[in-house]
Amino acid sequence: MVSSLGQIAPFALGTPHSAAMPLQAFLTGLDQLAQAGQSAFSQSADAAALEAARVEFLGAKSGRLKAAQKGLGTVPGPDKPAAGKRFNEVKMLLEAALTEAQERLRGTDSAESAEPFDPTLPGGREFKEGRHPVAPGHLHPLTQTIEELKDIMGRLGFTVADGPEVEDEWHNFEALNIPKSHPARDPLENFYLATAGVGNAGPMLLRSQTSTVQIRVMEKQPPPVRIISLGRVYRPDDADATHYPMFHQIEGLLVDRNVTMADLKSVLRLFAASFLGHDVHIRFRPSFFPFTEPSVEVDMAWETIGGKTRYVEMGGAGMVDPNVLRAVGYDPEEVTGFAFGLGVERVCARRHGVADIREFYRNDVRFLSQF
Ligand code: FA5
Repeated sequence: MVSSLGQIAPFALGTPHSAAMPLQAFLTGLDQLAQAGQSAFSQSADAAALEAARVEFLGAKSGRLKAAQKGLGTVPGPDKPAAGKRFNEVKMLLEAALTEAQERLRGTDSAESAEPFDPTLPGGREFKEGRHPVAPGHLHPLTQTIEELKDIMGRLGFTVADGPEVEDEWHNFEALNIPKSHPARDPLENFYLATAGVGNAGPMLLRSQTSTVQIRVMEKQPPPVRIISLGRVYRPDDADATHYPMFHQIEGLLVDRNVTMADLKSVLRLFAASFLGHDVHIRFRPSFFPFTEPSVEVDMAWETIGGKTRYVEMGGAGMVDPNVLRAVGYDPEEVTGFAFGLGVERVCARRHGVADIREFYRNDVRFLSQF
């Protein structure tokens, strides 16, 4: 066998059946092999030449290192450990020289280096080669939840409406029947912005609820209305297992002739059954919201311990207050409506058995990769 450098391969005839080889001859042969392989790799001018050199020296079937391994079998017994040790060293040396050459060629491959480098693309080539295994990602569990909630409500005929996260007091409070004196408007309960709104919009704040979108939609279109809105809301709440200062809500609004509380309950039950499963227990607790009358809190069974069920509040709901209908120019004698607003983090946590919603924001991939 002749190497790419024209040298006679020292192990060309080495087979387990050939005559015994003295240790010194074996080591000399190995050194020559190491030298020849290293220069073959370092002198390969392109990927094809490097591949040919790889096959010649490190080929699994008939490469020269493989032949040397067979020669190892012919070294006398007491010398085998020394011969084996050197063999392994040469193997590692050649593999390192090959990797170095691959990296060198990758950097100079003219076709590829001519392409502009886009750091936002996933590491495709490295991934394929198993060098930097970048596992393909997936949507965050909250985004998955939002998409699924849109699907479920879409099947019930609700279309998606959007609203701004920076709001004025009219949409966040006033039109929702929340007067100036209401504690929910306390500056300490909200994220007010230092910059005032354009024109006479007055002070601006990060919206504290998605109910703002009810007003924005009704101001723009006459009844009937059947929308949902999903998005971020902000409150200066301390973070704990069920609270976070920034969270998501899903708002639902249906306004039409003869809408009743029974419609609200049916939709919320269907919604819970579709997202959480038919066995989920939901409970409506009388409550108060300035923009609905009557109002309820919507609780869902979280866990049952020792025969006692613990419920967690998922959101609020009720029949749209006539004052709200009037504020957007609807006639409460003509139409009625229901509205609800649920916390997306809590619904998602309930679905997946997550005990603490802060997990969604820790960005620990070991947690996120489970969804
Ligand atoms: C509201 O925000 C009302 N806008 C809901 C509503 C809409 C009532 C339409 C009637 C008609 P509440 O403040 O209770 O209500 O919040 C609703 C839900 O948001 C809560 O039940 C909870 O699931 C979630 N939530 C509230 N605060 C937080 C928080 N800090 N972190 C995570 N989720 C929260």
